[in-house]
Amino acid sequence: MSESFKYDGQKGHGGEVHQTPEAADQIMTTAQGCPVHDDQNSLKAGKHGPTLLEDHIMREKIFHFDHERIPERVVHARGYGAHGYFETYDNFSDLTCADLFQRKGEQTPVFTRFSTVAGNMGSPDVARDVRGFAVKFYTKEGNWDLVGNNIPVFFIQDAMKFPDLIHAAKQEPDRGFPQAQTAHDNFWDFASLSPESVHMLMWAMSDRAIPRSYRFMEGFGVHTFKFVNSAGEEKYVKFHWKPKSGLQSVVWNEALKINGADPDFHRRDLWNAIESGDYPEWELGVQVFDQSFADQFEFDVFDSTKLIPEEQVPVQKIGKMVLNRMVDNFFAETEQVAFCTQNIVPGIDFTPDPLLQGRNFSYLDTQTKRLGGPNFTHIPINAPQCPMRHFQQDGHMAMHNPKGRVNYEPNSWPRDEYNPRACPAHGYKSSSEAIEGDKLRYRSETFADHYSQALQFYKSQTPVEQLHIQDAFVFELSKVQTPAIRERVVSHLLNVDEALAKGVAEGLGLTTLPQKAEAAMETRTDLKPSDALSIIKNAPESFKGRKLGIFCCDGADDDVLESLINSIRAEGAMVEIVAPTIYGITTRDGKRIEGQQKIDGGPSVLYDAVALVLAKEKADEVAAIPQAKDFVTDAHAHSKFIIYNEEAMPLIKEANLEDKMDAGYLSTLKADSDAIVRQLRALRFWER
Ligand code: HDE
Repeated sequence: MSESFKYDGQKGHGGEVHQTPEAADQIMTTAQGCPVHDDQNSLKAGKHGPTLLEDHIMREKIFHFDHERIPERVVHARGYGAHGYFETYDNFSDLTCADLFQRKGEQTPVFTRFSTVAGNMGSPDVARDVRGFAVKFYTKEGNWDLVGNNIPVFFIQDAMKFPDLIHAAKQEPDRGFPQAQTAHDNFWDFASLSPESVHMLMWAMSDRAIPRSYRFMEGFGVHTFKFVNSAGEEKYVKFHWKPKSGLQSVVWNEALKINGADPDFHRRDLWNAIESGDYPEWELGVQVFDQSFADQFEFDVFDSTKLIPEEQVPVQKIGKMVLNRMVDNFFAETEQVAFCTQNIVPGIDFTPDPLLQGRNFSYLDTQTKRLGGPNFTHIPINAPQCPMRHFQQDGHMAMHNPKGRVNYEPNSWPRDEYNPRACPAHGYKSSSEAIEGDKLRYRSETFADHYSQALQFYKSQTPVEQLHIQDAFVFELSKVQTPAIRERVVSHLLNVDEALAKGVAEGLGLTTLPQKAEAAMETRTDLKPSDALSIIKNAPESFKGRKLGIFCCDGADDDVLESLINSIRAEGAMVEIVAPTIYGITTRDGKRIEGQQKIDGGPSVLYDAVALVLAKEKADEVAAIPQAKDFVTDAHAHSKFIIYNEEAMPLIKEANLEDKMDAGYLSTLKADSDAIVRQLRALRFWER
C-alpha cells in the first residue's frame, strides 16, 4: 500500500475526519487532565500491533468503563427522579417543631424518585407493581426522607419477613424469570401462606398497581409516625401525597401493550411534562390523631397492613411539592440518591411499627453496599444543604474533611465549626416512651385481623374497578402452574367477599370452591366503604396534562385538525400526530404537518384519547393498514374516547366497530372541538 495513504479509522464510516476542538476548553483530557492526542486508535508496535501495555490513555479509558456499574437496588431498582421544591402552607408549630413546617410560604428543596419494586433496572415501567414514592427534603435541620409507596398498606407486618417476600416476588432463582411481575408460583405460594398480605393483594390487583403515570398517583408514608412540637406534645401522623392532577390508571390489556410499545412510558411522561413546563404537583396531607383515637380505632395503628380511612381521620393539607427540574445526569442523581427511612429531623419521630423499625436498619446498610462505603452522604445528591459538623472522618472517597487537629470529644480546644458540641436544647431528641416487657419474638394479637380492611377496600370500589380486581386475580393466577396454590388464594378470597371469590374461581375454571381459609379473626362486615380508596371516584374531571393521539393522513381537513389541536392545548393537554409515515402529512389546503409517530410505533395505548381525522381520497388506503385498525380496535377495547370525522368511517368499519359505536365516539360533525374536549374530561367511557 502506498505510503501516502493514511487511514484514520473514520474515513468511509461517515464520521468527520479528525474532529478538532474549536476552543481550548474543548480539548479532551484523561481523568488525570492530560490532553489527549487521538481517542480512537490504541498505541501499537508497528502498523498491525500488537497493542502496547504502555498505552496509559487506552488503559485508563477501558479501566474506567469496566467499573461503571454499581449494584442496582435490591428492590425498587427501576426508577426515575426529579428535583423540585416543597412549599409549606402555614405555620404548623402547634403540630410539630420540624423546621420546614414553621413558616407559611417557606420553600424547601426536594428530590423525588418514583420506582417499581420487583423489576430489575431495565424492566418495563408499566408492570403490575407497587410504585415507590420517595422524597428527600433538604431542610435547614438536615435531610428528611419520606420513603413511601403509592399504596397505603404493605404486604407484611414484620421486617423479618421482607427478604422472603422479595425473594418470592422477584424472578425465581433457578430460571431467572419471570421479570418484573408477581404472576408466578413462588409469589402466590408465599402470599397465600401469609394471610396478612391479603389486604395488600387487593390493592396490588387493583388499578393502583398500573398507574397511567407517576404524575397521576398518590403517595403514602404507610407507617404511623409521630409529630412532636416544641412543648414536647406528641401526636401520631400518617403522610399522604395527593396529585393535583387527579388519579388515573390504565387498564391491564393496555399496560401489557404499552410495555411493548414504550417500556419507558413513565420515564418519558415525567421527562416530557417537566421539560415542557407542565410541572406536576402533589399536596402533602397529614392524618393527625392521638392515643385515644389509636386506642378506640378498630385496628392497631402500628400495623402497616392497615390504613385509617380518611372519613375517620380527615387528611389535612400542609403543603405542596412541585417537581420542576430534571436531573443533569441520571447516574449521579437518580441512581446515586440514597433514601434512608432513618433520616428524620427534630419534630418527627418513629413509632414501634415493626416494619418501620426494620427499615431503619436496612436502608443505611444497603446504601453502604450500593455506594461503596460510609461516605455516600458526601455525594452531592445525598449531601444535606445545611451545615454538617461532626467528628466522623476518613473512609473511602472522603470529600468533606475536617480541618484542624481536633477529632474527638470531650476536648479542651477552642469551640468552632470544626469543634462542635451536641446541643440539649436544639438537638434531635427521641420522644419519651415507657416500655416494659420480656424479650420475645412475638406478633401482637392486635395484628390478627387480615380480611376486614380487604373487604372494606373492595366495597369502596366502583363496579368497573371491582371487575378489574377480579380479572387481575384471574390473570395472575392463570400464570401459576400449581393448582393447589391457585385454590389457596381463592380460599382467602372467600374470607373477603364471596362474589369476588366465586368470580375468580370461575375465571380459573375451578369446578368446586375450596374451603374458606382458616381465619385468626372473623371478617368484619360493619366497616363503611371509603370513597377515598377508589380511583374512579377521585378522577380529575379535566383532560389537563393528558395526551390526545391524532391519527391523520394526507388530505385531512385543516379546520378540523386546527380547532381540535387548539382546544386540546387550551385545556392544558398535549397532542401527538400519528401518521402513515414519520414525514407527516400534507393537509387538504396543502399545509405540512410533521408526524411525531409513524402509526406502527404510535399505537393508541400511548394516548388517553384518540382522534381519527382522515380524508376521503385516502380513506380506503388507510383502512387497509393493519396497525391503523389496531389503533381503533384497542382504543375501543380500552374504553377510550374516539373522536372521528366522517372520512374515518371506512377505518371504523374495517375494525368491525360500526355497530358498536356508542356515546364514547365523538363526531367532529356533531359538536365543536371545545365541546368534544369537555367530554374527554371523563378520561374514559367506562359505560362501554
Ligand atoms: Fe423499602 N427498601 N423496605 N419499603 N423502599 C428499599 O433501599 C425495606 C418498604 C421503598 O427510590 C431498599 O435504597 C425493608 C415499605 C422505596 O431509592 C432497602 C422493608 C415501603 C424504596 C429496602 C421495606 C418501602 C425502597 C432497597 C420491610 C413503603 C426505593 C434499595 C421492612 C412505605 C427508594 C434502597 C429509592 C427501597 C428495605 C418495606 C418503600 C433494601 C427491609 C413498607 C420507595 O433498604
